[in-house]
Amino acid sequence: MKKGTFFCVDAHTCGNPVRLVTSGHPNLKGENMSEKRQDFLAHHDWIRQSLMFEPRGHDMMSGSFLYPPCSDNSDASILFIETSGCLPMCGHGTIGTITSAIEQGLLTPKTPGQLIIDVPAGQIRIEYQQTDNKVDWVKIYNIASYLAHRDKVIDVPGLGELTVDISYGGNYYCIVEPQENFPGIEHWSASEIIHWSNIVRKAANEQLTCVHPDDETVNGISHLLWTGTPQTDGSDGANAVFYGDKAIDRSPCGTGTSARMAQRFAKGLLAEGDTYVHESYIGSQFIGKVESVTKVGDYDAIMPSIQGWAKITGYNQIIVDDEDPYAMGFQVK
Ligand code: PYC
Repeated sequence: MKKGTFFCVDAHTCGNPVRLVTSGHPNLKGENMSEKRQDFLAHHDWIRQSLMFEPRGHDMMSGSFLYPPCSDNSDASILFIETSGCLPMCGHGTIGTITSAIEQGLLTPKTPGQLIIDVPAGQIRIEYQQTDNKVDWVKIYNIASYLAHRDKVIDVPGLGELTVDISYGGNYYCIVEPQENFPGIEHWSASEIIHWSNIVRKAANEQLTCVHPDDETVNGISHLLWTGTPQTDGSDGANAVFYGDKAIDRSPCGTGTSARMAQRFAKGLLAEGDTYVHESYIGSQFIGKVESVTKVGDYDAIMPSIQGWAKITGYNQIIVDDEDPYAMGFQVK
């Protein structure tokens, strides 16, 4: 039976939606969030589809559930949901989830201003600043990020050759810098980015493989990160991240920013301790930093941080009733 009432706190992180679902959590099997993510996808995915797709959500919708800690040292766990599935890690989702959870009293940290959170991709550390009942900013000490493929030439039907990098920051990103067949995001409309992203992602996945050295369930290129010239004062770089089937991230994308810093570190364009202010397609900014260096399998890697803000937009009591022909939602392709 696909039925339920879900209470949600709706928010946005630097422009991109984060729907924190505060009731109706399914019991998930597994020792850690990676196993629980697999269990959710196998047995409870209708909840994600109902809450993310139209008519209750939309192409950009993403959200989360808070779960009890999986580790002795953590405060809580997060399961991410969005239109394309359950991401191993989501930066804008974490910033929105933590902001809503702290402001609504849903999460009490062991140490004020600090949290340790289990996510499917591993464990992250959080710092946040609170003034009265508002969270001013959230900083994520993200999981290790690394460049998996460097300067690979792929054939893209209709566009020609593109030289791309594949980098991991919690999801695998195909990073496209301006070049002969791509002039930069400021020269393409949102619909052009969406059109080409689907074709480039298919071509990249056919021509390049990536599997996380520590967790084979994390594999494949799910996101495109197109770059361009920054438009906002103070930005070091600009990007448009494509996810799902039709979405461009309105935030600068936390895992994308981590992946891009790993790419730039591997190419000698960023060093340990450097900051990198990354701008989104709408001009909002995250502050990234290469906190330290590490290894992922045999790859040189970085431990990145990302800082941003979120705002609550409302409370939403969502009804899913299997007598509704659109209980499971739909997408217009
Ligand atoms: O912020 O990590 C992120 C993210 C992933 C997809 C959309 N945003």
